[in-house]
Amino acid sequence: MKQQIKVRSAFGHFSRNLPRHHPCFLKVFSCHSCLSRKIFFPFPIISSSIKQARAIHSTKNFCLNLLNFNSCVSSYHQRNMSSNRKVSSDMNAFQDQLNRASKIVALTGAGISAESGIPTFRGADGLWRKYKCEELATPEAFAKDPGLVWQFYEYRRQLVSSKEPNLAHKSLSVLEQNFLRNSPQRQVIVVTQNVDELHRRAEMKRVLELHGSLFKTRCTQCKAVKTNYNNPIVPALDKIELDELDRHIDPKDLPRCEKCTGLLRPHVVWFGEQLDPFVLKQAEGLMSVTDFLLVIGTSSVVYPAASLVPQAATRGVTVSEFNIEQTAASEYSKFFFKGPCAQTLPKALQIGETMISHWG
Ligand code: BJW
Ligand code: ZN
Repeated sequence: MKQQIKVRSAFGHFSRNLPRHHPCFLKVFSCHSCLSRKIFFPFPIISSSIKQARAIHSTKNFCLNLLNFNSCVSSYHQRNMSSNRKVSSDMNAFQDQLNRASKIVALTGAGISAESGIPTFRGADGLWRKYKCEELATPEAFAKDPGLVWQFYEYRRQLVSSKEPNLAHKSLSVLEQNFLRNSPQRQVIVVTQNVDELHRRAEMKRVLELHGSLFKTRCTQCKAVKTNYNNPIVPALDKIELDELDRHIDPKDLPRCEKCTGLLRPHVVWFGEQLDPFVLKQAEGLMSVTDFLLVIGTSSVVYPAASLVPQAATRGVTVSEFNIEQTAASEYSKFFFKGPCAQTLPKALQIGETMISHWG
């Protein structure tokens, strides 16, 4: 669906038809020309000065139509983004609003699993500090060296299998259970970027996985998707060490399709790949109906997941963030609870450890 956008720029006013969730679309930066914070097309305005913009500029997924378009979008001002907007960490005020909400969405990222012992992508313990994501989580990397990419994924499958959901995962499940039992008109749904399945293992029922799962494979030939919890997935990938992902593996010993013998790949979304359109549509649908958005443990830099927060925020939805540090989503947040989310989230949701142990 295309949407007409009114654009204000140093060169005058324009109207432009763009797909509503074009990847170049919802990005908030300080305007290079007028210095106010607006939603921008990310180039070329900001490429010279903002670190994040440089990262964006260097990706190949930008819109060629917009390359010479020095502009900012005026029709998408955040309603609650005035310069004197205060971010609160008032637990009572948060709980008051939570208690009045009926369609709660929790958008989660790697930080929610950090206290389970699973490294994040970009943090100090970031998994990709040693291995560049462009080297390992791209279709090009897999085409070049499927054995290397499979070692990386098998290492992570084995790591995740040895870890347990933490109090943050569990408190969301307890909230869901409480609603099902006591207030069935209220719902909580997790939209996760994580591929570790820890929300499901915490017995959360409503989970939307944006980036797939480490425990699913997809055939590169017949495209069949299969759940696979084998450990190791094939004998050639047994006992992988992260320090030495250089085992030579004959391609015939890599995971193969039972039906057509085609090479299997992890059923995850790599850079440059589209998210499952059905899944993305569901996530966007949730953003258009939620009345309370929790943003937990994500840096909010990876698109299109990162555009979900502004989609909800521009409707005036209360955004509450749980993170150990400020992120790209923080400027949308009404509430910010700083700290490890396995501590802050159960407290905010008023889910005590006894409730968690009784339930699970
Ligand atoms: C704690 C904590 C504690 C720690 N408690 N908190 C628009 C503009 C610019 C670029 C693009 C754009 N649209 C698309 C792009 C390109 C690209 C992209 O976004 N690049 C950016 C990096 C700039 N996106 C894509 O390529 C996407 N595809 C796409 O859009 O296709 C459409 C298209 C295709 C072709 C042409 C045109 C359009 C696909 C993105 C797929 C991302 N895949 C990965 C890998 C998945 C598989 C795997 O796991 O191996 O998904 S990348 C990686 O990042 C992974 C994560 O799900 C994702 C998000 O990371 P997350 O979860 O936020 O983790 P971190 O580490 O970044 O943050 C952790 C946070 O936790 C931090 O904030 C900590 O502070 C916090 N924390 N401990 C609370 N205890
Ligand atoms: Zn097949």
